[in-house]
Amino acid sequence: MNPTTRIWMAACLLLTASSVHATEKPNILFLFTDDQRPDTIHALGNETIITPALDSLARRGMVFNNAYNMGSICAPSRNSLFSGRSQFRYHRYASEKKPNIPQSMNEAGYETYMRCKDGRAGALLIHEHFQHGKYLQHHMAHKNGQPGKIPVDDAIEFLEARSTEKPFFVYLGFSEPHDPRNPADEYLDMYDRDEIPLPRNYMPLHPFDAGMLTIRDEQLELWPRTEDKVRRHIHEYYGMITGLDHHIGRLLQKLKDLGQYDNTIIVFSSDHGLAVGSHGLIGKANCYAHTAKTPLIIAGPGIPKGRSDALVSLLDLFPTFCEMVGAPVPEGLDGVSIKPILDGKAKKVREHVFACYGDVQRAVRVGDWKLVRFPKINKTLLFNLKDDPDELDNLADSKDQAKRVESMMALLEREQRRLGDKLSLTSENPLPEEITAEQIQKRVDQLYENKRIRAAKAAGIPLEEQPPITNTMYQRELDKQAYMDARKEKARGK
Ligand SMILES: [Ca+2]
Repeated sequence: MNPTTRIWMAACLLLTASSVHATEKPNILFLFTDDQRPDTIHALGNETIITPALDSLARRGMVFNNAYNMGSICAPSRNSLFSGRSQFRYHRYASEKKPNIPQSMNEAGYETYMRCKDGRAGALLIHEHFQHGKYLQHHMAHKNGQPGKIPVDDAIEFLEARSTEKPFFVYLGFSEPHDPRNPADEYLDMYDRDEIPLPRNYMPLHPFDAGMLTIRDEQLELWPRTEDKVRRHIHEYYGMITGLDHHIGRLLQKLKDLGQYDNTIIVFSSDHGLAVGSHGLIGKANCYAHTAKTPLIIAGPGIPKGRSDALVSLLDLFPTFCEMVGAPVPEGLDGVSIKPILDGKAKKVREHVFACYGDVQRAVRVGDWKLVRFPKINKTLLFNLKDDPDELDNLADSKDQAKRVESMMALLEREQRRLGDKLSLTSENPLPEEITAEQIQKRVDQLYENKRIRAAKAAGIPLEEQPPITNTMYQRELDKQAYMDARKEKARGK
């Protein structure tokens, strides 16, 4: 063999190796929405909501019915997801050092791409490792009434222009259906507001105060939360999700047009859910199922169709991604890969799952049982989710369940230690748990009054010269609603 032939053959072998490499490894499209409840996909049993694109994913792949987030706030949920480590192991942002998802994907030979909501709400330091990374401006994304359009347009441009030599890992961190929720009328008009059912666990007021009733999102609605008000929130929330679904559908169609759909594993999830009227709450400051759980669908080559009741944490996605692409699972991750479930080799990969919110709630689930602890008021809830999926019947004070409560509290403490969580589950001076709608309103008014006092001090002027704060959360929400009503009236007049 002459040298030229040898070089030519070597080049051929290399080329073959690289094309085999590219075709063997699936692309990964990771769609991650913001504040989307697990029960907001039509194909999974919500008769009201319209989500054809997500339905197609749910029918194509594996649906996880019990996926939990790790801290129902944007930043903790995303930082734990991308670092694979509990939020108690770092201050606000997980370190840029390994391990993290983009570096593992880069090293596995993937072209990594990210479009994500405002960095402060995400894994700011880790995002730097994406080869193509850009943030969405939160408010821009909400301005046009087309949820998800901007990142989907960007991703389509990227997919059309790229060489297919390497597989891709595309992460789209949408900033919807997070408020402010102002979907275009074309999405709102798909629903009759009066026909939207209230959640089975709708309440006008949360039955007790555990220190979370005036946290940001709760201020989006006044107290008590009447049926009409809650229906309006749900209507706008569903409109956002339907709009988002429309643009996700465009992206899925583009993958098909480019011949990439069959070789792309699509992972759909959200950073956490939202109350939107359940349990008398509007926001995400809680550990109930509507908020602590998140939708999770994995669909694509090699993934069987089906539903899994296995307990899953968003912490489990990093090791799962690694195993999907044949990368080593880094040492020291707090989650566990769910690939054995996807491969049909296991029914479950964990016995229990932990959830938390700030310093006001901790929860643990084992099988069908879930315990929620409110340390500021020394209160415990216990639910049997098999009989009571809506979490309405607290069994914690039942004598029959005393042993279970004791063992689950001990498990919760062990999980706290394992995950580096130092919060004490008991307060020496617990706060009173009874509260009325008027008292909550007064407390919010006082928060704004304190803000006014601080502003006067900072400006060095007497308090009476400092104007009252009118730009409150609920006033902004009311202004937005008035704007949307006016838009609707204008459209009707045309
Ligand atoms: Ca969020």
